[in-house]
Amino acid sequence: MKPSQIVLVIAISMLGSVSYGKSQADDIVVEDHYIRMMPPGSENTAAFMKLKNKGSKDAELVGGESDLSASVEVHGHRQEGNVFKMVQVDKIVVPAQGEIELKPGGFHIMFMKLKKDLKENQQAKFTLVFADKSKRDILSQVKKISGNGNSHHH
Ligand SMILES: [Cu+2]
Repeated sequence: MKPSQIVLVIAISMLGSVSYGKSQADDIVVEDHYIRMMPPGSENTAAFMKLKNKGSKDAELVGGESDLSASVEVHGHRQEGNVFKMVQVDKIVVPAQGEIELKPGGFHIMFMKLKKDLKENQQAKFTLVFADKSKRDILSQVKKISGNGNSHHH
């Protein structure tokens, strides 16, 4: 074997081990993410996005991390009578080969107890945490949402 062939063999075997140890975060594609602009003095805000799972197993989004707020929670909505109330959920399942949209009135990432006001168009970072402890950093942007909050535009 020539030295160049040995290098090639090592490179291929390393690629193999990378895909073998694939994490949930590696399978997830994050699109159209943004953080909701809130009036000054607001205690909490939320982030929305599309999550696509390119993997062959379900991925479970179980939490988040950020310097923006004291804590980050995964939230959904639950109907109580005629009202939908937001509630903390254990996880958001992103089905294998499927996608899920986090949007106003539905699932979202919740920033609890903001440390300071966010400005419109400000860049802000947060991290998604999955059930296997894998993480995905997102550099997002603060955007105004028009109307009653149950719809948004790009
Ligand atoms: Cu919430």
